[in-house]
Amino acid sequence: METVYIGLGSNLAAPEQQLRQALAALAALPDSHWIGASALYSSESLLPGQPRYTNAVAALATDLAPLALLDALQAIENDQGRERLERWGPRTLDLDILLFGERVIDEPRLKVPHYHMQARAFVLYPLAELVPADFVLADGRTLQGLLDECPFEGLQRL
Ligand code: PH2
Ligand code: MG
Ligand code: MG
Repeated sequence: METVYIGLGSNLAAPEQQLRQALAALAALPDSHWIGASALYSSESLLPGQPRYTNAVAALATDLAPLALLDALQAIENDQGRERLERWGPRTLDLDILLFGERVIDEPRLKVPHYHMQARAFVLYPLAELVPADFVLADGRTLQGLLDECPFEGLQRL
């Protein structure tokens, strides 16, 4: 089994409820075991003019292959009313594979570690709740190094 970290986000249709429902769906994924989840965090959207986001990170152990996991996550997004209208548009639920064991994946549908996660406080601080202080990403970067470059400012732990 490999340990995967999944970023959750929502800024439509009762975001906290969307995240709690999604965490339950993740815990029920086939061929996978629940490890844990961070607290929920609230922050402004990176894109101005959108509602605030609620975010969290979950950890699972899984025997699913990366693209099978991606399919399963997209099915959960669709179940929860995700509409894919515009890139970075507001959404009921976003589930992103942040890290997949020790793998570096560069495929058209899936890039891991997740692009831009290094600059996103709403990913890094919840992730830091789930991993040891000396955690190293598959590409060699340390989580502490990323946190040092990414201020907590603007994040509200719920
Ligand atoms: N996701 C986006 C755009 N902006 N802002 C926050 N705070 N959280 C998100 O998850 C987020 C965002 C589209 O990927
Ligand atoms: Mg996202
Ligand atoms: Mg996404």
